[in-house]
Amino acid sequence: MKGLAIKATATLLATVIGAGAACAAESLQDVVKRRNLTQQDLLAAAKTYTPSGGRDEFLAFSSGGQSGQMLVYGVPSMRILKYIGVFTPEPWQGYGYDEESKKVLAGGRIDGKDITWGDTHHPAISETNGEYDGQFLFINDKSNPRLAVLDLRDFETKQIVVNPIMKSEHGGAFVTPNTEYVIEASQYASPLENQKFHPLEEFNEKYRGAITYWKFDREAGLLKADQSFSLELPPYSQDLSDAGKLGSDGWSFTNSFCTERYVGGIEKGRPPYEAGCSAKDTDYMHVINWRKAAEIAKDDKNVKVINDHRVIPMEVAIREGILFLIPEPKSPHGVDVTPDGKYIVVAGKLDTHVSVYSFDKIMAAVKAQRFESKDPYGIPVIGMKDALHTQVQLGLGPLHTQFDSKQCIAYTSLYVDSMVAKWNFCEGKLLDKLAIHYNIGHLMTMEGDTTKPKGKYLVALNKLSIDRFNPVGPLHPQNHQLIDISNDKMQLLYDMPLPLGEPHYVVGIDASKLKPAVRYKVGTNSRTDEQHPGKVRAGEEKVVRNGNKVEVYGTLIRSHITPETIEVEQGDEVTIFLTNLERAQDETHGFTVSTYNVHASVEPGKTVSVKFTADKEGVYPYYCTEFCSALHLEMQGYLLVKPK
Ligand code: CUK
Ligand code: CUA
Repeated sequence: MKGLAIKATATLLATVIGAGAACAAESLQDVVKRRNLTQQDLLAAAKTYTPSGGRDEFLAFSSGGQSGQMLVYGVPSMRILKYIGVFTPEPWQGYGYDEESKKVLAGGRIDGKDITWGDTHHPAISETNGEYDGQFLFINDKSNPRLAVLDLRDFETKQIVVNPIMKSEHGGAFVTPNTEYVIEASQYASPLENQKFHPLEEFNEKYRGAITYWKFDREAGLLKADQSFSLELPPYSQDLSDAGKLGSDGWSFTNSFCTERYVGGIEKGRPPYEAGCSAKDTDYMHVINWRKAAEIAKDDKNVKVINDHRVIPMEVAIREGILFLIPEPKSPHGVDVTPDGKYIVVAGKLDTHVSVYSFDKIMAAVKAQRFESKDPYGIPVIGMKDALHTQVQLGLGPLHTQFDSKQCIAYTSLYVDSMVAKWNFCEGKLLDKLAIHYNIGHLMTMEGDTTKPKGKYLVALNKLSIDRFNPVGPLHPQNHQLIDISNDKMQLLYDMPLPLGEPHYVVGIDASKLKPAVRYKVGTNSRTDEQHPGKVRAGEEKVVRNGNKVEVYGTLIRSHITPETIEVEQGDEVTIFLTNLERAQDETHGFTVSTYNVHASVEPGKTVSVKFTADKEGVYPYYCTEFCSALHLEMQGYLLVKPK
């Protein structure tokens, strides 16, 4: 018997070793052959593969498009690290399911309505001296004109504000070089009083565009409505913006389309929008002296107060010389100031050229009062030829431009061609083109919209993925393609499906600039950064009853929820405050009560609360929703709701 057992073991061992040896013997060549890889593939893999436990050099903050969220991924690995709830509830973080985050979302209520989604377009990282400082992130909602502030110490949304005079916006969020202001430009003109009705026949007189400069208080980490102001603009569809930098600091630039001021109405026998908005050859770039505007806006004489918000009327802006227009190629998308602050790059979707405007030439025209005309509202128009540095033919459907660490090098997306063009904006020369897959919108280079771009990588944000991934039904993911830009020729490295929405824009930051916290100071309300009145220490847990209001002051620590039972009466309003007493990294506990639609994510040190009316008698288990220890399942309790 014994001999047999030994023999069997030996055979088994031989098999295991044999199989192991065969496995170890699989060479790189074998894998290359088996997976049908090319030399280029191997190079791309080597450039993107991040060994287990390795970190990325850059972090990208992507708009989540229609999801109303943000997502964070690493570059060059393209690994998704986090979703962040912004305009939309996000259950993992308890966002919209605990009381503290509900207050943040309530800042985005419009006319008393909860708006539980957002059409996010352009994230912006806070800047100091024109460089990313890694402190805050701003993101806009195009559909319901709102801006949100995220704190990059904990990657949480802290504030949502509603634009007081707009009904839609697209030209946000863009920051001035020291984050003095966050720019938000309207998209579709509407009456600024926006509670009032005006028929489309009054479009030219009563409908207006606007650009809002939201004052950012860095100390408080909040946008300050009472120190913010707007400029009234003609009813053109204002579009993207960018702030001047270095020599052009103090100025900002905003595109527009449909300066025809066309309004549709097929039932009235008029051509459709896209035809009516393409009658002219050019639209207008708006050139605004925001620094002087900020001064002017402080004086009551210079502003109209609309919905408690200070608005500089067009006639004041014209009189004070802070608003100018320059013709730009039809239906432009991006307006991007070069890292040296000297040029403004505009790409018109219906023109094959990019147009490079010279800030010095614009200032010379302004100084000499050299204008070619006025628009219908009396705004001085600088001649296009007087302001142009150069125009470069790149291809079909140019949209957005980003910059390299190498001098004068820019990259522009070509939507119709499905290509990225590399070109020199100083000399006006096309250098290289690369096919992408497919229909690129924005593109992003590392810190590529700052005064000191980092170069190295470019991400193409492609609208269509068509055949690039395994099919998952008629709604396809978008495709973010990583491109190596460190050499003369661009090299495509990697396709990443973006499964959350249409992420119009992404910003990439050197990861070493971010210093996220590991834990909160015990008892912190993470949404306000203040000590939470609901915090308790171990042993201080209590239940306080006041009439039909029951307040539970509880704690969480492996593997225990205190208190273990909560007894209330039917109809009681129950608030449960929870403090996570852990100090260890990544020891988050979650909390939910059956059927009451509450959830909290309680990271180490955080205090949160959930609130509900116990309107139905019964027995409701509550438990920790994060697998936090071997006794995680035992981290539970009962809410006992006694009948009245
Ligand atoms: S946008 Cu979508 S591709 Cu909103 Cu900046 Cu250009
Ligand atoms: Cu705490 Cu599971």
